[in-house]
Amino acid sequence: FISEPKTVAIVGCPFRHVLSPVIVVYRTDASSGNVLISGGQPRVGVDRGPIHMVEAGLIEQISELGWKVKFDGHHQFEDVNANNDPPIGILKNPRLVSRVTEAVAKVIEGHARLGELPVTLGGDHSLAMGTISGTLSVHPEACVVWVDAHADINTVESTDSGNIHGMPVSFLLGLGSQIPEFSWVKPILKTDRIVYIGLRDVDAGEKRILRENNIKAFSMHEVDKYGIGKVVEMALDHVNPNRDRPIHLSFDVDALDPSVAPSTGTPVRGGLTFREGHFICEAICETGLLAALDLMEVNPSLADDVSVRQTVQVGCSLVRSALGETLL
Ligand code: HAR
Ligand code: MN
Ligand code: MN
Ligand code: MN
Repeated sequence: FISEPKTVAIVGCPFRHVLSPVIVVYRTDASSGNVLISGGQPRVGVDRGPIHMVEAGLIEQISELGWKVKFDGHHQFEDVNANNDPPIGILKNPRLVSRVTEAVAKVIEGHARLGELPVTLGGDHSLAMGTISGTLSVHPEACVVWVDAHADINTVESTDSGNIHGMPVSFLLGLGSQIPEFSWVKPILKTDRIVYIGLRDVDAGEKRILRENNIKAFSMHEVDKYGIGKVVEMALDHVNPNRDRPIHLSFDVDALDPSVAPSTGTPVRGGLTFREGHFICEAICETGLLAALDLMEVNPSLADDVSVRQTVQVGCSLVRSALGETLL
């Protein structure tokens, strides 16, 4: 379906409702003219994970790999004042998250329809509600490889934190009770079209959901036991047995060990090594089926400069690997 890799569209989504439940503002980057979305916190620079990656040269790096690159920051996201966004149950910032993710879904859908490969830089993993909705609306047969320390599959009933970035998968699968504010999210993902790699911090309720719905997950235990090469092969055999489905790779940088990617909101020790993370990206690139990529949860506000630089560099290099850097 993707004839030859042509155009990558970079969609920067520096959006962190969890840590900064304030107001969404629009900022026009003076140098590029791109409109950026921000969580609205007073200190400039705290929410610039994706911008850091662009500033670190990601666009030039991808161009050097032979891709045509569109940096697509020109999308208006609707303002939601946090004061008008009270919790629904315990869900935090539900209207804000719903509107931003819906807007992101449309952006991704637009790029996918043009045959472009959208690369979304986050920002909060709730954004995957949008990115995966966008991918599946164009490629309904696509599968999802979700690389994360967390399963992000809490339902409205099971969530303890009310943080929606711990819930996007349940929304996409249509699990749990539905809330009208999220009615735009269609249950377009099937339980056998998603596979996890890297899990190690899964809530009890989430374990039950994974079990009851027969959702395939390769935790760090399986990575240790079989090695990453075998795990990726088994994961793809599960969601993509004939290697003919487009792949949406949703990579949460906290899948990596905190020693490799320290600058993220919810680090969990015992994660993927630098090479294991890159191997996943390379192996998916090798299939020739990559249709969309998310690189999420890079958060420069949470660490010292050295850690931020390290995490931003790793984020860039994961993206490059998924786009073919190290394949000879
Ligand atoms: N499971 C916990 C919750 O639902 C924490 C999950 C969120 N952290 C992430 N997502 N970074 O991958 O609140
Ligand atoms: Mn666009
Ligand atoms: Mn996540
Ligand atoms: Mn995570």
